[in-house]
Amino acid sequence: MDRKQFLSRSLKVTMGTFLAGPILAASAGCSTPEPADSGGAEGSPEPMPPAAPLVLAQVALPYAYNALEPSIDAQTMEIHYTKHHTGYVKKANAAILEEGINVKDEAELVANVGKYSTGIRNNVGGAVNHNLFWEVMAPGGTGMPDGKVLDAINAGFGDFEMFKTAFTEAGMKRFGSGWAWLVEQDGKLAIGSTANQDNPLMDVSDFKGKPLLALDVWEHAYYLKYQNKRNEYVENWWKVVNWANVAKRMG
Ligand code: MN3
Repeated sequence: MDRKQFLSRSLKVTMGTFLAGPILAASAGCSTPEPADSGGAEGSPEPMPPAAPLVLAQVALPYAYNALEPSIDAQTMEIHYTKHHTGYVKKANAAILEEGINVKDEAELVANVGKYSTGIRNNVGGAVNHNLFWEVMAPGGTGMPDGKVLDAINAGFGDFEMFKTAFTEAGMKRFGSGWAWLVEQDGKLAIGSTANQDNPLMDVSDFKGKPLLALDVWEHAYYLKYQNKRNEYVENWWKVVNWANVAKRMG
């Protein structure tokens, strides 16, 4: 279980305990095995307690706000994490409650996001995309990919430079706000982009696959330092990619 899953489950357990508390307390007398004087409702099953609503968690930032400098400045990181990302997580959780969404986990929600409101699509996407984004970066980066990641990149795109060019292009050509992605599709790697906060695991996404690497190309990710120069942001972002994390995500 990775950190995100752990946090997510911990929160779910906490929330579940909180919500289920009064129900469990109220039915505690009936939960002992076969009480002799159980007067009422013989044979009728206990009502099922309502499932605890899913609570999405914001991963802890795995480094300090200034740790990715000079590629990404501390002020951008802090605003991005504490305002933008926190906002998506809060709004997603509020909308899950408001819309009475009953799913077993985050993966089920993401895979069926088209059944729900645009607010769910955008905020759940914002929550999960940034959780991934922070983890695929590391202070100073981890150098060149190697092992199975490099093998798959060479097989899919020719060599690392060709891969880098194609991924950079995906980020540069995304008009307006969105994300560039490296994904796994049927055991092969593919590069693409999505608009807004769509994620390749969403049913509504026009680019699909299991995300391995993501680049946020919303202006909020770079505008303070780079203004309109998205190309410079992307060029410097390569220096902080965490290839060890990408390798962990490969199946
Ligand atoms: Mn962002």
